[in-house]
Amino acid sequence: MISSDAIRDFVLMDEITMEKFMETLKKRFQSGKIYTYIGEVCVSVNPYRHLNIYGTDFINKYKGRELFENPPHVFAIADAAHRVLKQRHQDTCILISGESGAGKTEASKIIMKYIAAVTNIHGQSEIERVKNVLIQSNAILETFGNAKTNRNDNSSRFGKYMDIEFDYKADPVGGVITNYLLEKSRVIHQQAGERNFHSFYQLLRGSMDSDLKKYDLVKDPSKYFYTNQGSVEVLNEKNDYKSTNSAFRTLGFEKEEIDTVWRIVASILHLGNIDFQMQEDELVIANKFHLSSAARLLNVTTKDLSDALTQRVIAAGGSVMRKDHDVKSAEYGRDALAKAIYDRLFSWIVNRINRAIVFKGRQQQQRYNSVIGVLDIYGFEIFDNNSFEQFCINYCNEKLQQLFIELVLKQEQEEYQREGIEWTKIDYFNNKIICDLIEQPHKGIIAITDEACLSVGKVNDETLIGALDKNLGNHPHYTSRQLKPMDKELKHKEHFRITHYAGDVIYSIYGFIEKNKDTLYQDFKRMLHKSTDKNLSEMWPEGAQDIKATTKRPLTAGTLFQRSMVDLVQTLLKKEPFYVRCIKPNDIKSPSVFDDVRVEHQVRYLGLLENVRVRRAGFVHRQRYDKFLLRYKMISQYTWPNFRGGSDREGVKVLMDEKGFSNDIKYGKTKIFIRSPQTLFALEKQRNDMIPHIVTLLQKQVRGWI
Ligand code: AD9
Ligand code: MG
Repeated sequence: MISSDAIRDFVLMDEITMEKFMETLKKRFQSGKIYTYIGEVCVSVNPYRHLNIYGTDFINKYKGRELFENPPHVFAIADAAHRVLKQRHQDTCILISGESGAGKTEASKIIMKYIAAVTNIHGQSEIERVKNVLIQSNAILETFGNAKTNRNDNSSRFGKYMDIEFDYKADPVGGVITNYLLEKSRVIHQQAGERNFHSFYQLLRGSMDSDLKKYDLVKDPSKYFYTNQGSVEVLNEKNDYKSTNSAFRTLGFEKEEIDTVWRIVASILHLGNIDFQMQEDELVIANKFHLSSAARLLNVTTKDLSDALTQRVIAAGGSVMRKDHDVKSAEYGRDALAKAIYDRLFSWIVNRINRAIVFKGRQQQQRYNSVIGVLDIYGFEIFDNNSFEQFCINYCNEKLQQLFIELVLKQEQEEYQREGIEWTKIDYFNNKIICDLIEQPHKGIIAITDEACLSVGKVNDETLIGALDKNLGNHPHYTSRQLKPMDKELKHKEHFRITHYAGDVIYSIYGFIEKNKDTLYQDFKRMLHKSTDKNLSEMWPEGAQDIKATTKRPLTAGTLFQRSMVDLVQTLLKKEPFYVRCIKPNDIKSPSVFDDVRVEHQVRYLGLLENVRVRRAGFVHRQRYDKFLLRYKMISQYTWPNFRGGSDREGVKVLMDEKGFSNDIKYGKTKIFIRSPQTLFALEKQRNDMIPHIVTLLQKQVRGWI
């Protein structure tokens, strides 16, 4: 029997039980082996420490090799995806999943690093530039899209899907990044212990004093409302600020563009410090310094900003009227403005990066050959207070889990069918029911929330819960009633709970309607479009619209997100998928703690054991006849050096009959299927035993002795 930590593939365990799975995973983690396969799926446990397994020596070891030839590694997955693309010209994708802090973003960077390292052997300069852009784009996206949360110091607050495009030589010649819903509410509010996006702290702590002066800012984040509500912990922003700027330059951002970006970030800090007061029935801005600084940094006039913050211009019956805000609506407007400016800035940066990735000199009609898509989303998360953003993030994770279930099981099933092999269906939890609960037309949570948002009457968050209860009260994965003792403190009609595939999450209904409507007063759009900063103005094209022009009601945030998820799934379905399933070993970021309860929970909800069972479904290994023969022909006198008696399939049969393995295998149409791991080990052992003889034999041949 092999010791647990030597098991490279869970399908080789002698028994498929949770105990054995956990023992294997733990032993491997403890001996620094963070990767283990389930067939072609790579399970990865976050080591929370630097491992020396990503250097050039390792890259060379994995280059062009089959999965089983080396110890499990995410490099091998990247190589497999790249090889499929190279050999079969087939689009592939690598889907990285796991909860917040499990290591998805790190895995995606390791994959990109590997692909960059094994391509462009001729050192063509434009390919080199594209590779640099692809790698450096991460630094920028993380600065503006990541933040410290209570689960992860560098948590992705947006979803990212990147298509890397390759030419016919399988060298990268471009790419397209698609971003999904940035958690923009973080711009104005952070929970205890959390921070705003890294960009704010980088600007404050990384800028030179003279630059800070230019922005009218002081170094200390605790002085700004938008950065002082949670934590002001120092991470690595001084260096990161330099890296961000250097990445901007590598990507060819113009000086003015970089300037616009940081000025917008600075202006948001000022906006957050603007207060409103009622003085004799008039709304006034209390802190004029921040008002004028924000206006200056946004290149708009102080009057325009002040007007937009305190009044609304309403077009009614052909005439235009002004209406003063009260303090509450002015604060709402200010926060909505801050969120919208940041969100637009982020999308603009992504677009700008996309422009930089385009291969220079590529003809319009010239098509790339194929792509590898890398998906790195925000992981499933449960906080003390969960809102609309967590709802979207967790829905996104449900969709990805659904894809995994469908594809992994479907693929296996199809393969058995295609090859004419019998198999028994394995039971597993299908989370489609939860996806439906959220996204079904008319009946799902998103549709019901939309309906509430579109009603003309007075609808608030509490009436929304009423509507959800009415429609979904009997759904097994939804409740807003007190079911468990832990809910006791929660008042009915303020929260609802979804039993997600990865656990129960209680969502606070407050803000759902507002966040779903995602309204930004037109006044702000017009003001931003009028900005004399060309880049900023371009970010707000809709501000050019005439005040009196009627506008169509925009789609809600929930519906837009749902549509983007549907598109994403469609894109992924067209590609051959590879999976990295990330696991978080503990909640304290420790390199030595393997928290059995937490890990087992993840193994369960990720369906890893079912994955092993399906993968095994009687067969631990399957291989195409030609490849199988190539690997093992040396162990049989009938097949070495070549089988001359017929097809590869016949050759394999002769070999397996001779070795006495016939009872343990099934012959499919193009592949051999091996049932027990022992057979595979025996084959591998005989092969290993033969290698020295073969080497000697070959040496003698070379020297002309034979
Ligand atoms: V979230 O859903 O975006 O909140 P991720 O992306 O799953 O989450 P991330 O990749 O950011 O997690 O990993 C969290 C931290 O774990 C990193 O900042 C590293 O400190 C640490 N980590 C993760 N993977 C590795 C690794 N392969 N080697 C070393 C790692 N450290
Ligand atoms: Mg991440």
